[in-house]
Amino acid sequence: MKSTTLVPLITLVACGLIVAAAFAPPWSRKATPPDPVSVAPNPEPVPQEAPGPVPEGMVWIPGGAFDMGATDGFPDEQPVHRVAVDGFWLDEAEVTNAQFAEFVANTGYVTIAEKTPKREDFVGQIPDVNEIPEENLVAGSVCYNPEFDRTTFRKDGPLWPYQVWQYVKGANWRHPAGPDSSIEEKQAHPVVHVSHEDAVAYCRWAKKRLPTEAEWEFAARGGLSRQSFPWGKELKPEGKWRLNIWQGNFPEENTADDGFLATAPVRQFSPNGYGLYGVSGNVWEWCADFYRPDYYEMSPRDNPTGPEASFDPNEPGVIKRIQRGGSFMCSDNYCTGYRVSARMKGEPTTGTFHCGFRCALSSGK
Ligand SMILES: [Ca+2]
Ligand SMILES: [Ca+2]
Repeated sequence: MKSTTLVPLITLVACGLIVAAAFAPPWSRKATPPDPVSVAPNPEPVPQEAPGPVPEGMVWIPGGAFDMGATDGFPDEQPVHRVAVDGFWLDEAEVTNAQFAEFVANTGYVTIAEKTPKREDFVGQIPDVNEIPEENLVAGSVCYNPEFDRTTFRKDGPLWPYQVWQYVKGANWRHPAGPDSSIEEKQAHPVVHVSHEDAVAYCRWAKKRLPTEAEWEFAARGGLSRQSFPWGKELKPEGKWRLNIWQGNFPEENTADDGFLATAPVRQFSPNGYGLYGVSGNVWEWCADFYRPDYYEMSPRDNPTGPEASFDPNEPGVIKRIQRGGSFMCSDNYCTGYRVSARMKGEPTTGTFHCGFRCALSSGK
């Protein structure tokens, strides 16, 4: 594992407008504190029965206590700590293009990627917003660049993300790979290029909300304890892929051994123990919480909702919200973000071509 930060995305978005940013020095963490699981002070909550009829497309997550984090993951997944969550409803799959289209048709909502960026949007994110060429202030979003120059590529170089990722003018949820692409044949694929704000707007329309990070991880584990994947310990049990990720050497070669180069239709692989599809892989999923790498050292035990403010040492000053579950871009030689404990973060006004979301609903008790 090399880094928890695949790409400082807001910097990358800015980079699409002007090459001006440098990477912050890598963050290194102090020694891992002792695992506090055995000293959990409160009585364990009892899993809750579903409070009523199942809302369409959702499953009941019964709540309870679980060991959040992993001892063998990245530093921000530690320490493993006992967390309790109340029962809640969760979408059984990522929100699809068809569902998002219904939201847009009903509300006229316009996503951030479809709006022309303004110079002032980048204040505080790049050194001098006045250097942004006017012609580069064009609506778009972040995509993978499959044609990046392999001859000059060095993954140990500090600027490699700028070769592999690119700001594509005209890319948005209707045109995931740029203006010449469409979702006509991808109605059952997860919607992408949605920012955290866009996801929250959808949830409000659907009378739902984003899950907290703790709810997401509890649900993703499917009732299993201290396993890396929604189905157990092995990434590829019995030699079969159970998720849509990247096979081959990232970022040079994607063999698509699981059948998919990019997004797959939702409900493509077997669900986990709670009946959830695609929690690992396919697209990252926005959660409600702010990100801090050290949050697990201070998290409350019951129904944690994240820190009051975000902090990402790789991009200090840039607000970050949690993303979970990994995507079709995650490989075993790089991010392994598809592990149920893996944490990622994104700037909340930025969408990318490999991040979507699913909605939660409180039990109403
Ligand atoms: Ca794949
Ligand atoms: Ca997912």
